[in-house]
Amino acid sequence: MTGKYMPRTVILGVIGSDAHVVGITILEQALSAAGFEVINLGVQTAQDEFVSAAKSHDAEAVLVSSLYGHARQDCEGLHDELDDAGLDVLTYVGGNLAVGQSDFEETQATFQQMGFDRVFDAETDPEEAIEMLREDLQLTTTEAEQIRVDG
Ligand code: B12
Repeated sequence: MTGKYMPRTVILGVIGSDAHVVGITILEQALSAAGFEVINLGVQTAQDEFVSAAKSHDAEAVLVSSLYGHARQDCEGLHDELDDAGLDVLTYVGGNLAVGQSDFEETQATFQQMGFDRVFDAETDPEEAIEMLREDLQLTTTEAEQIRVDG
């Protein structure tokens, strides 16, 4: 039944001055294959670009990637900007979030305190993030499958 379900829109990008592009390219492909509408903002994306894209595309999730070790500084204030724009979206962050990142639990706690709903390390399989998204967006398997079929 084509058109029964609307694809869920997610915003994806690498924040700050970070230019590592391979991770989000893989994530975009995996998310698209899983039936999500992906707005990929690419690398070196400013906070306000995430916010305006989330607003204009009526997105349900903002997925932030950071590889070069400055994620905390780059993400500081992002949730305030989302709040100011009146957006109540799911936020995920992933990658090499801290230099060294020897204690991921500590890193995870830091980013959760900053407002992120889920925090992923660089070992994350895209399928894992997709499962979490389905869970957090309360997407049933049937709906996920239907989105895939309808494209
Ligand atoms: C290739 C590479 C580069 C290339 C990037 C080319 C390009 N255009 O993409 C170049 C040479 C340009 C580069 C530059 C730099 N790099 Co570099 N780079 C790498 C390298 C070797 C591989 C990255 C990669 O492509 N991995 C493959 C992809 C598939 O994996 P991924 O990026 O990790 O993404 C996956 C997961 O992390 C996860 N994920 C990522 N984001 C998100 C987000 C969400 C929401 C979720 C759910 C999951 C998720 O899912 C992805 C897909 O599976 C890594 C080391 C490594 N082995 O990871 C260093 C590395 C990331 N770089 C590093 C550094 C320090 C730099 C520089 C600062 C070096 C310098 N002093 O100039 C610069 C930064 C330049 C800049 N402005 O960004 C460090 C970061 C250190 C840290 N965070 O602690 C690393 C870890 C190397 C190291 N061991 O020191 N780099």
